[in-house]
Amino acid sequence: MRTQVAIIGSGPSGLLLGALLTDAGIDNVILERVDRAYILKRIRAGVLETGTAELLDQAGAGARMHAEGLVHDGISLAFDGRLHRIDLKVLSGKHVIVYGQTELTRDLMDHREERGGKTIYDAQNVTPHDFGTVGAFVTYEKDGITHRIDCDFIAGCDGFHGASRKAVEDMGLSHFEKVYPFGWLGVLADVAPVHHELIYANHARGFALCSQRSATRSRYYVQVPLEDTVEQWSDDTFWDELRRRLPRETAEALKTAPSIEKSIAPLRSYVAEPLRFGKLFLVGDAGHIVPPTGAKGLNLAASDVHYLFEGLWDHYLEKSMAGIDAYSARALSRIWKAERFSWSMTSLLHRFPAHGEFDRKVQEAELDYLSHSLAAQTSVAENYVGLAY
Ligand code: FAS
Ligand code: PHB
Repeated sequence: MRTQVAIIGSGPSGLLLGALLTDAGIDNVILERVDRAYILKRIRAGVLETGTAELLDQAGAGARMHAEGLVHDGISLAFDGRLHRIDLKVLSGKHVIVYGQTELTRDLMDHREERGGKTIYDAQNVTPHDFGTVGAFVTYEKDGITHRIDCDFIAGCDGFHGASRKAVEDMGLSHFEKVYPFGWLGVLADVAPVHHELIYANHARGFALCSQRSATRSRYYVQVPLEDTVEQWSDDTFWDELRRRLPRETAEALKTAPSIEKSIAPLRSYVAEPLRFGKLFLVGDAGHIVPPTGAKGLNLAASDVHYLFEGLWDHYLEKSMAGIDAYSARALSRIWKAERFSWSMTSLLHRFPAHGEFDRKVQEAELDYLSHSLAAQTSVAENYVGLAY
């Protein structure tokens, strides 16, 4: 088989890139390790930046997001026993859309099937080859047969544990990493959200987040020690702990229901540099990870796709390599700003085991400054809604 762009991974990065390429008449194939049902069981991000929403529209897959997504003009920080709202719309001129990554992925998968886009599921041992030369190709195994796909370019959209970054480990790849000494225990429940917007809580017992998926489905998180397991957390234990970390009025308004999903995710900041090796590109989580405190993971995948699609468009339609040559630097410039924001929100809102009294006083001072300074709130707002591409 031959294609112009071989895409490894059918998550948001791979699907969004595939949709844009197909729309531009650029042939592409997605190779995915698991099947559609497995991917759609994953519960991940929930907040879309304006840029991500616009890309989904550009790809022709934004209709359900606009119909069912929730437009949020603000977020609240909870500390000192009350909510402190940050007016995203007034301060940045933009809003965010609350729409689950699972639904965005479903929309892109459906869109791809409608457009006849080719996705090979259950592709094992996907391996990029000869991407430093003109003859790049990818191999994979399926039904006991090893297949080969010759291509012009390979987009490594296979996430943090994928094959793409591994394939370039020994080619001068630099790693920048920070691992946080805690995780997030997340619960999804079919119950009305406690508040009309998201609440990020800083509490002596630890961080908590009140998020949502719709008017009848909520997503909540509490910071937990890294050694905790999901089995240690019954629903009742979770709801009690969440209430204890919220302002009294909010806690009293909290409605609970049996969890339909419960999981613990570790937090890390990670960036690989560069993101291009000849004909192979690292895209989305394959190239970087952010702690979810800034709601940037999925949105950074979208901006990577934007830059790479522009480069591939230049190559195929304008006969120029300028966009491809610029991909890594352009993507990394925005990635590092989102890494900084995600790190700063994580540092501001969590309890760090190694922190002493001085660190906690600095956190309190920063929260106090943020609650009184429009300049500080504007900085949070413009980063939260997403910096320009
Ligand atoms: P993904 O990991 O989503 O997709 C990669 C795809 O490649 C997967 O389908 C995988 O099966 C496939 N793949 C992997 N290896 C392969 C191989 N060798 N061959 C073929 N296919 C392969 N972000 C937020 O903004 N907010 C959040 O709350 C949030 N919560 C998260 C919770 C968890 C547990 C995780 C892991 C991430 C979370 N994220 C969150 C970040 C997440 O949303 C990512 O940023 C987003 O999924 C990135 O999309 P992709 O780059 O497409 O990678
Ligand atoms: C979510 O809804 O899963 C979510 C929202 C905002 C975040 C992190 C997670 O910052």
